[in-house]
Amino acid sequence: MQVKSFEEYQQVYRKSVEQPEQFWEDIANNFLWKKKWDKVLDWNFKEPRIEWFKGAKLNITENCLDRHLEKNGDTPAIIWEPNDPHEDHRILTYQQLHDKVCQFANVLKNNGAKKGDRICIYMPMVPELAIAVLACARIGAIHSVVFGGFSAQSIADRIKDAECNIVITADGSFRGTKEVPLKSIIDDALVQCQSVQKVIVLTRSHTPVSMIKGRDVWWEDEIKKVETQRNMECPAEEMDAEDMLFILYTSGSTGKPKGVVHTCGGYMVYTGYTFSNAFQYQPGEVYFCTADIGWITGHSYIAYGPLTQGATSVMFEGIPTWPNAGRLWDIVEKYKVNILYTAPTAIRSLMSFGDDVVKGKDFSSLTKLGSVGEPLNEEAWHWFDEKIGKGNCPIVDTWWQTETGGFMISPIANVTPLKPGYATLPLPGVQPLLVDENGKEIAGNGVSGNLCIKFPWPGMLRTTYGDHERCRTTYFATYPNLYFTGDGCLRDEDGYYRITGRVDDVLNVSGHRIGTAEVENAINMHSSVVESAVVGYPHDIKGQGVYAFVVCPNLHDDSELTKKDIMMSVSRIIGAIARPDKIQFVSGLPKTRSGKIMRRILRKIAEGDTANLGDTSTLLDPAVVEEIKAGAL
Ligand code: 6R9
Repeated sequence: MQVKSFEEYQQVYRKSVEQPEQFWEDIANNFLWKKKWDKVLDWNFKEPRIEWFKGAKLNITENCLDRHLEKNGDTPAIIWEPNDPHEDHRILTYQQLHDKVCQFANVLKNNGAKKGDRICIYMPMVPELAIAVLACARIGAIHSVVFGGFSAQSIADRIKDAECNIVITADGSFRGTKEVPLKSIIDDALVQCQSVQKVIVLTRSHTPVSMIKGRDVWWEDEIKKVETQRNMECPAEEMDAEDMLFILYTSGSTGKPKGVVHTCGGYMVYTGYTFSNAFQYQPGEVYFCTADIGWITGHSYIAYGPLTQGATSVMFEGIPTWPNAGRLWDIVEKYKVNILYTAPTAIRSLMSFGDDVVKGKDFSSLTKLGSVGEPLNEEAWHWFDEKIGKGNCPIVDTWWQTETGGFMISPIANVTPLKPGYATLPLPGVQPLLVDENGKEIAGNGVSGNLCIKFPWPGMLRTTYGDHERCRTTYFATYPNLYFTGDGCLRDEDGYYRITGRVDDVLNVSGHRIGTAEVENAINMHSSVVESAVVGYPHDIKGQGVYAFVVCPNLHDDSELTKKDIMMSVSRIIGAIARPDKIQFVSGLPKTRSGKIMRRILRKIAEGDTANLGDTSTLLDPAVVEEIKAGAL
């Protein structure tokens, strides 16, 4: 599945465009199927309807686990590094991971889980999180992992939307010096959720928790029950290639987060293929992805992709800056990591601590580096290259999205010539296209526009859970017959792609996608707020910061306290990741005569670029803008 030279890449790429079905069929033949497909692809972007490998039968966990046992049963699948560097690490071989997944799959069955059920997972970054995910897939239940930083309200919204009947959680989690009471947050969420019958609770932090009779059970007790049955086997449920594998919620420009749906066959082929090819993974290499399984990066490139390839993955529970800003480098040294895949925000944050934290660390094991989540700016690119890669490691800057399932535009390590700041070229099977506002293709090189994809790829989303129309309008209706990414993009003279950021009302804060509408809704729930508008502004470390303009007419003296109250509200309603960095109280928002907020102007003010506000002739009340400019933070 790996191309070995740039010439070969160009050949393979051409084939993947001219004969996409033949191309993907050849790739799919590298995986284990219980029955092969009747048809490789059936599609239209109008409805949309996308079906890959229709009629094929498989279970992704047989590809992640069983398939490796005979030859590589003793190969480490997961090396787990705890939050506290003094706590023991854990290693799970493929055989051990297989056995634990089967055991827990039996626990799920004992607790009433069946194929097609939706199961919410809200857990710390411990091996049991990967085990829970794979156990769901083993029995054909659809997992919906919710990142451990989301609030009770956000969890409740997600559980209700998917009508989950089981929740898997832990007593609490450790992140740096913080302890998050996961079970208690789940208890708050479940007050609103009638569909949940069972909560399975892993012991991690030994925080006291309240266990509800008949509903809550301990992970460890349930394992004991199946151990006494000596049950380390659990037959893998036979799944159709187009059966749902998981739902993952992500923010968009409007309304509540939507449940992006991925299916078994195409997602497996796509994540396995892209992992193997882009990182040129070789057996025996140690791979470390610093993401959380709560995000798509963790799903595709900690769990599924690497496991289908029999890779050894480091899984880290903590944060890069605790106990100090050398933590990631210590982990690289400790496990002799060969491939390090991280995010620009982490790189910039560690960069800001100066060279002392990298001095004396042993990076000699590293051969390949990767980045994901937001544009990797040139300064960070060079620092990563020089200080970490010692000028010897290709930087694989992977552009992709929750919706795309896997890498789309990305260098292939040691194959694609690199350019700092560029995601470079589309991987085989990916057909990007730039369009102008009217959807007209912008052909040629040295151009920029909105990034679309014109042909399906196996890892793409199939629907948004429970609301197919929303999937159509969000991704396939802006430009007919194209998948619209929401990103702006430049294609330079060499045909290289550089992603310039979102062109919709989605912020990217430390690599986390946050809808401005969601934050506004949360702010507006505060009792003294009349209305608000949220925009992004450039932030040295986070990439973007959250800037909120808030109308609060009856503000008393203590405006600082009100700011804190508003921040607290956002944390409670969404989660701390969406908390505004700046709040400016204003007497009104700049609006058009038809009542639309002119975000373009607010964005400029937030960026500090007030000299050139562009056309303000449609403003209802220009005086408001002067006031906002004067009070800008
Ligand atoms: C995988 C992931 C998707 C959005 C995407 C884009 C931004 C991701 C990027 C990048 C520039 C990269 N993005 N990778 N921008 N260069 N290498 O992050 O998924 O959380 O859904 O975010 O992130 O704006 O549209 P997700």
